[in-house]
Amino acid sequence: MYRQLQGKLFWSVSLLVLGTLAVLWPVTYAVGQPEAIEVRVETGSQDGHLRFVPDKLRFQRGKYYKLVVHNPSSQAHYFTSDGLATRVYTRKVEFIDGSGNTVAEVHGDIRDMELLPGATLAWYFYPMTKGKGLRLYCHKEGHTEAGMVGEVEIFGPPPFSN
Ligand SMILES: [Cu+2]
Repeated sequence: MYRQLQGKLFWSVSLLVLGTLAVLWPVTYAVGQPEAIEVRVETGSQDGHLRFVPDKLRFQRGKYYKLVVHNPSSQAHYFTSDGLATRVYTRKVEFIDGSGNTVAEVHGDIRDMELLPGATLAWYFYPMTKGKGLRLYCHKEGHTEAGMVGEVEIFGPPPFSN
């Protein structure tokens, strides 16, 4: 009787442990490999317009983003937003070549980036602080004046809180 009970208990505990592992496995995996929300923006256009496309960017606090910045135009442009740069936690910036392969990664805070014609960067970050009407601009001579400006918004409740 006692032995039978012990056997039952063993199987109950085993099933509980296996069940818990089965439930936790995808969670553990998701934490190790966060899925980034991809947002794309272009600096300038192929036909030479001095603008950001789109010129309004919105990010939610605490989400994980991959901001792909691409320059399709025939001249260099800056992607500059002090307001965005100071409100995010940067994981890395990837340099992507013409075939779509990552050729370099830079880790640490990013304040400003210049993209040569055809260049593509992927900026991975977590927005941390709220902000509205944050200025985005290209500071190549004459570009801001020509309308190469945009706006960034960071919205949502504080990250990592319940
Ligand atoms: Cu520009």
